[in-house]
Amino acid sequence: MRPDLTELPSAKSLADQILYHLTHTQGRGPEFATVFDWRLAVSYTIRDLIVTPWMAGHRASRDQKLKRVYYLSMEFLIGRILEDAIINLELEPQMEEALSTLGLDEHEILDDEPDAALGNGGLGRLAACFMESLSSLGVPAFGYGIRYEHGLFRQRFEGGQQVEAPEDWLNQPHPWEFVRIDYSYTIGFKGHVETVDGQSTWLPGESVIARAYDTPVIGWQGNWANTLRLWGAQPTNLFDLHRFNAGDYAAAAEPEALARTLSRVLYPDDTTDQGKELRLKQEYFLTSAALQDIIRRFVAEHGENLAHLPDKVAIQLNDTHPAIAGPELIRLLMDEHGLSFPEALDLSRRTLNYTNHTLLPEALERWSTWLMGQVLPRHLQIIQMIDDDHRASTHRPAHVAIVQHDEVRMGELAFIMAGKVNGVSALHTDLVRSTVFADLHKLHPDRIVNETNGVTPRRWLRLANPPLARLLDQTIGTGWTGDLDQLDGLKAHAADAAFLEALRDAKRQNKESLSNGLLADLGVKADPDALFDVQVKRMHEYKRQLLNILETIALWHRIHASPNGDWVPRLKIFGGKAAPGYWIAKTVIHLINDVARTINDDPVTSKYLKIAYPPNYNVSMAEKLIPAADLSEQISTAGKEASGTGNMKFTMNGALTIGTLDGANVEIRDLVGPENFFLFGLTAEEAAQEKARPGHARLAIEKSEDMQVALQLIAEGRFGRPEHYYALLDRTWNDDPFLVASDFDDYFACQRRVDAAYKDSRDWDRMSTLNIASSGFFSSDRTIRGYMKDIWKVG
Ligand code: 26V
Repeated sequence: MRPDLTELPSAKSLADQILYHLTHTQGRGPEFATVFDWRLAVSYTIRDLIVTPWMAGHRASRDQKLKRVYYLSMEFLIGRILEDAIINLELEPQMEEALSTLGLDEHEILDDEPDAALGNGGLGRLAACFMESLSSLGVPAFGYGIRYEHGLFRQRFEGGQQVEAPEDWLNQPHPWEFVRIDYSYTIGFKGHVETVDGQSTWLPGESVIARAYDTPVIGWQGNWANTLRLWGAQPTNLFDLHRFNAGDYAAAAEPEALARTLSRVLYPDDTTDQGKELRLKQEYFLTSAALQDIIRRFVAEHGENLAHLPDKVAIQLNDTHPAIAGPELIRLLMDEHGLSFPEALDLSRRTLNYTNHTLLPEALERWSTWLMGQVLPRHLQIIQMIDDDHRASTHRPAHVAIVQHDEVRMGELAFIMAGKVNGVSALHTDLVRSTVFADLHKLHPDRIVNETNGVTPRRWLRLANPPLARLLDQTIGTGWTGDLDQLDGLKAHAADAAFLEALRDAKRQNKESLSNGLLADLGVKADPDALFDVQVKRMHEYKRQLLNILETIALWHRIHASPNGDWVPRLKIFGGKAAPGYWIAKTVIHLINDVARTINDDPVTSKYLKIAYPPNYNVSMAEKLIPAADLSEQISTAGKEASGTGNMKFTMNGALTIGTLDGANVEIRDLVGPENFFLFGLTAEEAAQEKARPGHARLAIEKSEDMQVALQLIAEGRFGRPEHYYALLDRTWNDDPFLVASDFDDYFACQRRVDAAYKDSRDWDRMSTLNIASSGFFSSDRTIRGYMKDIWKVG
């Protein structure tokens, strides 16, 4: 009855535990159980096995007084938990057997789990990979986030257009979390500040309770588990009994409704700072709850002397979203623990660090001083003090300031309050130094460091790609899962015909399963021998899905012109959501769907060209698409994609990349070798110059017949009502801020080189092997080791 990981449970004991939980936790007999009941029983069985190392890790950290890492993030894009946990516990064979003896279909059970979609894209998924790597490396750590009742919206298409529906993963019991009613903190908002004899006290006008919900995150081989602690908002008093008794039920429930709104939804807009009071409140809610929890734990373990805080606590701010941590930590240390401002400032700076994930000006957070003063009056005062201190201590130029033009700049605040600031790829870090933070970098030349992103090979290889994982196990042994550099051993097999054959076979299996899914779900009939060309990521102008679909149209037109040509069959796969208010991104979605409808039904071209755009791209869909890809599209305007992490997942899974010199593509190309990477496009420097050239778009289009044709076909209405696209066409001709036109011909030509390379399947497989073999660097284990050494000083 009491599972212990010192010995892996047998299939028999797993089956017994599943039946036990079905009966005693779910309260159902096997004859009445639904797939959901079984999934919960299986989840509880696995959860039991995680609790032992989880508690042992907590005890060890506390008893040995270890330094802990705290990762504060508004987003954790976890995906499904059950299969990942089974894999990390190395229980797949036993579980498979257990489920089959119970007469259950394993896939059906695993697929029943909703994704935990508490994030928008790259930034949130990175946080999830980091949590897994921290546990795999046995680093004592907590992730702190918000327990959104509704994760990222669900996407469907109506008439080719995106329609959003709320996501409701918590509508059903969530078996992975433990609610901790004893770890609750009061979070204040608004009100005013009273100062008596130099001692300031904030008297908030509103408050809510932050309640902790803990999810264990098990590491590879089940030796260590850390905690993802998500905060849910609760009202300070449940309802107004007087109003209730007077029959005014709606008014009576107001305080509850107000509080719950705080953790109700994830903001779906990752481009624009919407300036919403609720967003600021969410950010403060997460940050204050986390810092109160961190200080409570520190005091419990190390006593009241907070001078040692930086020796025991390293806090990482995932972008500026929790950047209010600077002033909040100072407030707690000063106003609640009696430290002086200089002491509090110094300790905070030695504890906090900040990761920048974007250079796009519209994504850099700014709050009006008016709103900040309304919602967080004490924090606005402290921000002023931080700014004054920085001005006095650095003799900085006048235009460098946290507060400027009645706005609080969260990037500057985060930078000034951080011990270390990091970018997420080599190129991006250079650009952080030379652009957004150039002035601050001059003042603090040692502060900015690079930590190139990574992804966990457990989820993105072992879980997502069983055929390839099996082949790797047979070829180089199983050690790669915990030490991805061992993939280098594949280089010795790049000329081995039997290995290349097996690699092709593994990819083929993934392509067949995907084709079956696409046929069933979308009615798109895909030929598994076609080149699977995949672009999956958030829909953004700078990511240039438009470039991809225009190239598709031009290619279609060329195939039409010579239908008996030697064309390489291609399936273009798109996946991704647009922020609900982002019209350009939404127009591009509409265009892709319109083009797909026309092209897929074209009897002349359909054996050469098809488009599939499955709706509602999420982590689980990525796990199916990426292993089936031959070609990975990483085609952002150079200088705009901070890193990318999808690009790494594709490389690891043997896709070749067509891409620009942007983000981590630069490092991917260096590692796999330029001859095994399809490079096109302007460099970041050239792109900046091109943008400054008046009329760059029109000049480029006038030179490109293929692009003219593509734009013309849209304008003529070949794919649907042209008026849907007039604004997009106008923008492309006259503005084209992301240089689709300037890069078009080079991209088109590069795609034809891809075609040529794909025809030589043996050589393609060799290149694919070298891509996989060189991808060890992109394990998030390597990234975490970098943070440990350069930033957190742990381990
Ligand atoms: C901004 C906002 C503004 C307010 C509403 C909600 C929201 C959510 C997210 C953001 C910023 C998103 C920045 C981001 O996701 N950056 C991506 O980070 C990845 C991990 O480092 C990186 O691989 C991608 O290149 C980068 O675009």
